[in-house]
Amino acid sequence: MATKKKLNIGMIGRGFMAKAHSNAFRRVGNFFDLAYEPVLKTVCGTNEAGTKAFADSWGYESVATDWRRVVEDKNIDLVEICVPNNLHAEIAIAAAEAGKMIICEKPLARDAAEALTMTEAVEKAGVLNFVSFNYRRIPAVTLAKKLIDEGKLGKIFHYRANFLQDWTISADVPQGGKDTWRLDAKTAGSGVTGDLLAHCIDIALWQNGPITDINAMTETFVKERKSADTGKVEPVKIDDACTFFCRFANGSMGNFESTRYARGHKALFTFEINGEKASIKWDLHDLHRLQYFDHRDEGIVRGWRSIHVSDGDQPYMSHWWVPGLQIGYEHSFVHQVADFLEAAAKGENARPTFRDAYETSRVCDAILKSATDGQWVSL
Ligand code: SOE
Repeated sequence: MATKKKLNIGMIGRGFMAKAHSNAFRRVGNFFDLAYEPVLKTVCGTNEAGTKAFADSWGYESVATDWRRVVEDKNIDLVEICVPNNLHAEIAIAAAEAGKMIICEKPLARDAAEALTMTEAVEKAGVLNFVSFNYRRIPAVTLAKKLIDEGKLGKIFHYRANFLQDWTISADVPQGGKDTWRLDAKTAGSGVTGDLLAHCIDIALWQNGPITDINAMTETFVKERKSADTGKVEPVKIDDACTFFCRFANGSMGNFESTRYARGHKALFTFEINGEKASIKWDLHDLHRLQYFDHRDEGIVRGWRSIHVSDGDQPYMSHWWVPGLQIGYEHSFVHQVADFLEAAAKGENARPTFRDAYETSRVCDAILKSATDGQWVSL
């Protein structure tokens, strides 16, 4: 067996996303034949006891409480940024200057200006960079992209996507703090636009090309919340819900909605694309299935097919079990790490890069501007 090159990982953060990424690094080498062997070297968090517990449970060799120690550590090859959005830029820019490879959680930054400074820093330093828009690598979503690229849908007329949740309906949910920073504009940048629609936009730009014009509407249903940081009741500055429609450069029309006020929906991410010859639909709650309708089918059997994306010739599936046995959410992180490491071994970037994610941030900014001004915004 060829010796693999060790790749030492410095994980900044120890929350939900740090778990998803650590799990991916632990499993990837068992399922993908890669030139690199990831080593969970250091995990960093401000609470030492909690970070130590995380290190023990995920197998990190050491613990740090200051991210600067990780970035400066000459033994670290790859810095993983899994902390709230307001910390992304400072860490990423320092990591780029220190010559590290970087994987950053989505959204890249709180707004496009911040995303651009990060993009310029990694490009200037010439370091490999990647943003974790993980849903691209759910096999059914990757298959949808392949069908579009092969021209199976023909000319695209409509692109629609939703991301619906219901966890902030109660006015008692605070803003800020460790668990609810997504409701605090200073930390998150925006509400559902940066957190949820960014996923839909990343996939839409990848599948259907650039967006040229946007018309958006946002709402903040709960106007004041207690701050988990200060204990005071403060105005809420994030968007609780956002609906926008848009034009794509290829002439198709887009229709997007996201909210944290859709009672009954926990993480309902769906998209549907209608083309001249065929249509496709996907739903995160049934993530291994792709719905496909092909108008070229013989009339008497024409109808929506529900493709169970679990066979060896479908994206990523030859790496897993036997045909017919499905995989889930966590595997999208394993796939992105596999693609990142495969490209890194050739000195190349996997997608989406910081520059790709900057384009997503530009769209998010245009959405928020359109909602504020009550006007169309061109990109
Ligand atoms: C918010 O609840 C959240 O965790 C997002 O931050 C993630 O990006 C999304 O995948 C699931 O929902």
